[in-house]
Amino acid sequence: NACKLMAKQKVALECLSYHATASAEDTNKLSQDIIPSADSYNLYSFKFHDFDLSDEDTCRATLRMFLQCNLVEKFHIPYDVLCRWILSVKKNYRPVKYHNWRHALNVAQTMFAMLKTGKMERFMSDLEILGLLVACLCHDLDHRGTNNAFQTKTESPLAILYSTSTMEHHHFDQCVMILNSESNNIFQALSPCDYKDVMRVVETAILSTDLAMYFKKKSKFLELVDNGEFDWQSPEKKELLCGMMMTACDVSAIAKPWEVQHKVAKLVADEFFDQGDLEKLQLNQQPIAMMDREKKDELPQMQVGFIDMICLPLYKVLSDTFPWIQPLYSGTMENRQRWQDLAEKV
Ligand code: 5BB
Ligand code: ZN
Repeated sequence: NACKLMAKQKVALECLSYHATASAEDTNKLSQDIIPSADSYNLYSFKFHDFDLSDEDTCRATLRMFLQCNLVEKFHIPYDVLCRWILSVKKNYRPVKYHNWRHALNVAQTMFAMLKTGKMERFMSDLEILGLLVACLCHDLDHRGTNNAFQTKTESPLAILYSTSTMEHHHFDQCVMILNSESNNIFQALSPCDYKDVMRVVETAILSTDLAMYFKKKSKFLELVDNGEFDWQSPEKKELLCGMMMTACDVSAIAKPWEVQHKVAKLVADEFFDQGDLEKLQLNQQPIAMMDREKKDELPQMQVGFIDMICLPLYKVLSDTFPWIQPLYSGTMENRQRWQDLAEKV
């Protein structure tokens, strides 16, 4: 316990030196911008990508999703607070290759497309929609480009604080920290009861982005679906469904048009290789194949494995239950073929 306290202090100190909320200038500027339409950003499409967006556009696209869901009106979110919060969230992502602000935006956009184009919003309350969008935007806050296993191996203060789902607990802590920063609380007008409820949605959604949690929840979810479940309203079922949706959004780069998937897979690989380099240099350890740049020829085969083991089973069960999200399944199938073709060439 003393150990945990020390770790907590260390994490807090690290955060203090890094944490920043948005500047008044940036907030002012964004709050006066005209926000382009959802269609102009392609927000309703499962083929959305951020490659052509400026940093400012990524913020405007985020605002557009909140406006399009009527969340500003429904929850009396002061517009300048929402602008400041978005900029603060963006600022608390690090410039790592994959787990950065743009990944968070892409995950939130897939959630938006699943709710709207995928017609899943009918199963969610407005408060749950608010919680899910916030969770997507915050789910990898302050990611350092290294995974939970790396935190454990290096005995990082975070790993001492949280022995399981280490990074995911930290992402949620960062999310809470931003909400509690001066004039960043987009939930400020909520009743105490709604506040408690939305924070619970955000917390369980962020924690369920740990792949270990996904594997735990998957069999329970499959059981419900196999029994022909149509009612997702009980708290336990809702929690399972939200967890599956978070994973579906988190890995949705795998379902994008090939040019996008190919580019993003390179970013994922580069971040993994950087961790592998750290393991070689700092820990004197041989990294696993996925993180070893000497084994980059195995990437196509690994993507096929990732698709077969995680993505396709998930998109299959979800699209069997919610047919309008089928593009996630078919897009993944097409990319599987491309990666398989590349794997056979080696
Ligand atoms: C994933 C689980 N891991 C503990 C061991 C390795 N596997 S894997 O074999 O399925 C694998 C996945 C191997 C290589 C990979 O990428 C090589 C570039 C990937 C992979 N993971 N490929 C991707 O395109 C993406 Br996106 C990802 C997700 C990375 C973040 C992991 C967080 C998952 C949240 C549910
Ligand atoms: Zn993520």
